[in-house]
Amino acid sequence: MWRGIVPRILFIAASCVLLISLYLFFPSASLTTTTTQVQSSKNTQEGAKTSVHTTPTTTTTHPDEPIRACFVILVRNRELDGIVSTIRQVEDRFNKKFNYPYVFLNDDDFTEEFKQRTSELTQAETRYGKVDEQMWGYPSYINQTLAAENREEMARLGIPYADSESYRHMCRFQSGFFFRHPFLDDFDWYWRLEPDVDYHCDLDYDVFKYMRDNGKKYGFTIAFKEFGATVSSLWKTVLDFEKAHPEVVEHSPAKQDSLWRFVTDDNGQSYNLCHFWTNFEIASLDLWRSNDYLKFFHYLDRSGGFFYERWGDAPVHSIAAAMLLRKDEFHFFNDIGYRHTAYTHCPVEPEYRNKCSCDPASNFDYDPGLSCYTTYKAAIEGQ
Ligand SMILES: Nc1nc2c(ncn2[C@@H]2O[C@H](COP(=O)(O)OP(=O)(O)OP(=O)(O)O)[C@@H](O)[C@H]2O)c(=O)[nH]1
Ligand SMILES: *[C@@H]1O[C@H](CO)[C@@H](O)[C@H](O)[C@H]1NC(C)=O
Ligand SMILES: [Mg+2]
Repeated sequence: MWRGIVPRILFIAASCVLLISLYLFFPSASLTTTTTQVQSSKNTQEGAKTSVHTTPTTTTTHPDEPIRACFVILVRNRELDGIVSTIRQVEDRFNKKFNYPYVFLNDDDFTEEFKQRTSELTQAETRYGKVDEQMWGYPSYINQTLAAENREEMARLGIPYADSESYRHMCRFQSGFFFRHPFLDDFDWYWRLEPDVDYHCDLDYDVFKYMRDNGKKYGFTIAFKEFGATVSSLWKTVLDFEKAHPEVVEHSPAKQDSLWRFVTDDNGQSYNLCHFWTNFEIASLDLWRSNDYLKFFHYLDRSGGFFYERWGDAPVHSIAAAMLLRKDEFHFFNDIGYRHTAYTHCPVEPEYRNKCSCDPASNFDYDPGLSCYTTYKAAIEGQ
């Protein structure tokens, strides 16, 4: 009698142990998301871990839900010192209180030194991803001979970055692809950072929560005038897109409810060259992931202007947002003192003097030649 029961009990016990251990190791196998090359600050020596990638969970807007937001940084290994400088300021001014993760992207592999030094700057998670050739390369329909001839011609005219191929790949990537990198699937919001910029002011509230709770989709600090020769045929292509895709115009707010007047002074005849600088952006990823924007990007991409001209991601983002969003979905982050290259936004109001380290005299907002801030204000306030 015992001979029959003992093996049976052993079998049942073994099955239980097996089931429990399966459960412990894979508690929610179906919910696992991207963790390729994830490096936490506690785990800096060990380079990359790989696991399953599945579709992201759906967006929620409950006020108590944690916010799925990250910093996104496209950067080269040789810009390490510059990005260390930026991150130290971002941590000090904001993120040490909030611990939003950082997503680093590169068209090359990040070096161990890069991963080590950047991950040591934060308690937050850091991820290091590579961009593939589909997101960073010539589409088959681009005539590279023509592109090279045009680069030469633009260089002759003294246009900034005229002869750079990588700059064009960068602008195309930032226009149409960064939000589709698998590392961003876990997020609904992003804050774009660049090397060698300054963040001048303490921020003691959660900017992402502000965006979400106030129905904002696109936040900026500096509005600038583009170098016209880089976007010669962009506006015509935008108008052609509107003709080819009336359904997108139909989904979009009426022109007087949008920021259309931020990008055109003559009711759509021409582009006034105004755009929000994209080296800083706090925005919704859903905006770029929408069907309407994807159609828009694809249309521009097919026309070849990223390569035959030198369309920047800033005019592309701004024109699209001016078309697709309502005015009240934009936010000017006056309280974020910020410098990129020679231009600074510095909040001038007295209450910022003990929070910010910038000189209000350096504020670029009202620069008569290059700033588009007053155009923005007029478009926001106009009927
Ligand atoms: N990985 C990678 N990153 C790049 C490349 N080109 C530009 N970037 C990054 O893309 C962002 C924009 O490039 P920038 O060269 O700063 O362009 P910009 O802001 O228009 O011009 P600057 O006035 O020189 O700052 C920065 O974060 C760069 O680090 C590239 O070829 N590879
Ligand atoms: C590509 O551009 C060059 C230079 O303008 C031109 O001579 C050539 O015919 C073009 N090739 C194609 C396939 O259109
Ligand atoms: Mg820059």
